[in-house]
Amino acid sequence: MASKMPMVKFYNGCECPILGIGTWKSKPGEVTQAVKDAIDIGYRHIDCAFVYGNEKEVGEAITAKISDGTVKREDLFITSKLWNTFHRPDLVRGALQQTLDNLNLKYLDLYLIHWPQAYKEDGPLFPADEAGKILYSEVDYVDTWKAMEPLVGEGLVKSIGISNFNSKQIARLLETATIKPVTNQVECHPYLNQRRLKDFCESHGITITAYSPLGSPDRPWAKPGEPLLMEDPKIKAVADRLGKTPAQVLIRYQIDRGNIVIPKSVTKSRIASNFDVLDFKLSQEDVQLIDSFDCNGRLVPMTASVDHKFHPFRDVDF
Ligand code: NAP
Ligand code: SBI
Repeated sequence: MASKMPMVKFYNGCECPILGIGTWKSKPGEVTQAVKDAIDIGYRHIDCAFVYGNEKEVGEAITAKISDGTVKREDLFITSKLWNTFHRPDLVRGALQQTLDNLNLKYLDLYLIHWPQAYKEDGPLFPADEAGKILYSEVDYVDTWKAMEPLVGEGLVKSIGISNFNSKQIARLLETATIKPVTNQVECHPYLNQRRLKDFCESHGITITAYSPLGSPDRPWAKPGEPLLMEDPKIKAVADRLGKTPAQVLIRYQIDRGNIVIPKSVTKSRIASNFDVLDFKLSQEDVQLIDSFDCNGRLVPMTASVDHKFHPFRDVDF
């Protein structure tokens, strides 16, 4: 199927479909079908991570859709992420190899440092003391990045990037990087539109990938009664006026700002409607209107490691 999906071109020449499907919280028992459905619908970009615990099941879908001839490997853009317990430079290649084995792939299109903060190595993914406090590692993300760089030349990844890095951390990374990150994957939606971080990243040729673009209503720490972005009357008003769903407006908001966007769904009808966003565009006035809903409304604050020396959302404006 020929898709008119816009592509974002990275500074290194690689191209990424602007819309992909997220897989955090997609249960192993449902994600294989969801990713198969997504590929049948036309998605060519899948956002994965080792910590999601479902890479093997995502890989089964990818393998099935390549085997049945729906797509070729080179048609797909597959991202995964290095988890916090594997930041020590000597652990990086093995962590990537584990992800490649899980996904049954020879290479990734994009490998990200998932968070700037490192956790204690050689144990659980969320190492904690008896009181439940996360145990940290001293490893510096600058040294982790140095171990990411050779993966490109070795052909194991086409591009490398970062996730959840603030502007100061990016500036510090760039002081010693020989390969720049192609993207910074961060929470981004109307309540946290990341205007300043986006401007900063783009001034260095780094794209923004918007995660939780629909407001992550299934985030595990959501409390009953908390406002739901997709039910915001101001978003609904725009959607009603345009004859679209709130989710379509939220996805289009990112595309029209030039951000890569990765909404998650395991529901076939939603996977389809979230993809059906190429026949309309938000006016500049509507983008500006939605920009004005910004309220520092962070939904993924990673409070479990808030006192880590490299926690990204403390002590900095953006
Ligand atoms: P999200 O995409 O904002 O929201 C997902 C939720 O919205 C699910 O409950 C989904 O339900 C529901 N949904 C999807 N489409 C819908 C529609 N059209 N109408 C109504 N409900 C709809 O949240 P997210 O999963 O937090 O973020 C997206 C992806 O970004 C993640 O899956 C992950 O790949 C990535 N991410 C990365 C990081 C990071 O640290 N780098 C952090 C967070 C997220 P169903 O699935 O039940 O349909
Ligand atoms: C997990 F698998 C477990 C917890 C958790 O909390 C923060 C948000 C996050 C993450 O680090 N990346 C995600 O996509 N979700 C996550 C993932």
